[in-house]
Amino acid sequence: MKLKIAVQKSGRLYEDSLRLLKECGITIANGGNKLKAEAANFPIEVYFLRDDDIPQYVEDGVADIGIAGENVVYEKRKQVDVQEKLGFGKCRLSIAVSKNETFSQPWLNGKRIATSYPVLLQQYLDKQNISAEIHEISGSVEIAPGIGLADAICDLVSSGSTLLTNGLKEVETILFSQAVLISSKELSSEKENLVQKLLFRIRAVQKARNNKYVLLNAPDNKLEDIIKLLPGMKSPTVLPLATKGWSSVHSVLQEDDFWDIIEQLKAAGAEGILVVPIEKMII
Ligand code: PRT
Ligand code: ZN
Repeated sequence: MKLKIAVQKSGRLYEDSLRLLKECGITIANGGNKLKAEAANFPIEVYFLRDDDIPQYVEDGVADIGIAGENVVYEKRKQVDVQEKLGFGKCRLSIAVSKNETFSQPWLNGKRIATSYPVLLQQYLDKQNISAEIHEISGSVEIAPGIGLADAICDLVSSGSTLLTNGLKEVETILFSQAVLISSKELSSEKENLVQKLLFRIRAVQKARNNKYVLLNAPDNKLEDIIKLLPGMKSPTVLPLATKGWSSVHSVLQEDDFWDIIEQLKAAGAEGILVVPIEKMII
């Protein structure tokens, strides 16, 4: 018995999906051009598919789990469970208009909006009580205003450079999206166990990514102040150095407040600060 996972065949999610599996100890012999590949060291089979099709395959049970963008998962409205946000493929679904437009709602009322996300856009318009005409197009949405097909667009944005080069500006964000792990609602208990095992590993990898291991030297008379600055998993480890009157302090810091705390540590008398990535973190 093997767990079947659907990942994007090629595109923006492909590499990060395989990297995540690899960091979970699951190495796939061959990917890319094949439809299917097996892992050597975990009972899992990988199916390479178009991202838009992944929610459907998971709903149908052709795949047990899958990795897809929230934008696709919510647009397709399939009956699947979202198990975990994966921290990559980040983007936002936004409405954009010509950069020369002075925009303030209800500007969109009665306007034509081109998008590949008619479901999410309609939900947003309904919530805002706006009635606008949705033009569904499948690609190159950003050129629609320039050729007179629409007054506005609703599309994915990450760096914003596509909008910029097309003379558009982002005016409303309707969804923040990232890749998620989805699962079928009808898994056998055996498969459910495998999913939990995989999720355990994914969470350990994610936690590790968001944390750094910090080692520093401190004079003993400054130890108290320095330890106060360090949250650690429980409390920091303190080891005596060979030089009398000095200790080595080890702790774990979150990426978010990392630079702030490093500065405070230096100011408090810490020296020789080393910062090391953590591979897995189980707490
Ligand atoms: O062949 P297949 O159907 O599998 O691939 P695809 O071409 O449909 O998808 P792909 O690989 O482009 O994107 C897969 C997923 O990546 C999407 O469903 C999103 O969840 C996520 N993602 C993250 C993005 C972006 N960032 C993104 N910037 N998907 C698309 N874009 C496009 C956007 O549509 C626009 O054309 O990039 C352009 C904007 O980018 P910036 O950087 O110029 O703002
Ligand atoms: Zn696609």
